[in-house]
Amino acid sequence: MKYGMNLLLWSGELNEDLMNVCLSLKKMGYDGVEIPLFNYDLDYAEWGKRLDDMGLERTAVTVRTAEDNPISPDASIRQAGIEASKKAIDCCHAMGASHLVGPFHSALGEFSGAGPTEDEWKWGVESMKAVAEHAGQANVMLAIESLNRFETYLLNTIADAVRFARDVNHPHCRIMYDSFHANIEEKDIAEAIRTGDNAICHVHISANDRSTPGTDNIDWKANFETLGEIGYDGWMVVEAFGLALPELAAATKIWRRMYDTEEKLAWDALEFMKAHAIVPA
Ligand code: LER
Ligand code: MN
Repeated sequence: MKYGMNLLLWSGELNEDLMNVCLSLKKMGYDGVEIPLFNYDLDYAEWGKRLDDMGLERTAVTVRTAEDNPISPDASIRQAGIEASKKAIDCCHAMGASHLVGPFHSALGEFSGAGPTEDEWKWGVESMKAVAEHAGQANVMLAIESLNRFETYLLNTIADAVRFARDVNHPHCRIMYDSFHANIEEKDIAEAIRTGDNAICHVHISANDRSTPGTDNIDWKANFETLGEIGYDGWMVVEAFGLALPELAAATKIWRRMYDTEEKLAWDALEFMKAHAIVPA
């Protein structure tokens, strides 16, 4: 198992201050960090070197918006979505990130008022095929994330994500599991993880209130036991959100303080994961 911490708890963009955070995460025992990938114009090769020097591996998370929505009825907007995700892959390649994860299948927080149409599904799959082709060339693994109904309507469950990845049908397009979204959408956590099975190539360990995993009401026993049962042995990345940045707090709907400090959350979360994750023999 590899343990990671998502830097979104501190910032939406890599910067010098985050390097001190990374150093302290390395000292705690984290194997890597998840890089927020919203600005594609940074010198990611340079940031990758800085993380190499610290001995931290990395994955990256990105999203799509209304301007580059891969399921838009407007072909030029769909094309912008493909180009943007390809750029994100190039950033991953430059910084040596093994996985690009997140809900980049469709625009985050955009709704039509109904479930996905056949056309939207087809556009999503077609767009992702082009993105996966690029990911294959860059040797970056895509981990498609299903989100709860308040954030997206294309993929809400692990079964949705599995069907989507199957339709994309590319070895570099797999899915990820997030305990927070599953807790809202899945009828049965164990069954959801079994449905994902070996399509799951990434995991977000996230509390039901997005604070410290293990201090919350997620059914962690079912989560860790079933991930163990399917033989999951990839990244477990803590995804938590706080009040550190006003824009991020607004985007993630965090209105109250739910932990002492970001560092303590990271420390407690790592201890919790290491105590409960079942590492395959
Ligand atoms: C969003 O709710 C989420 O879970 C992240 O992994 C991607 O923004
Ligand atoms: Mn997530």
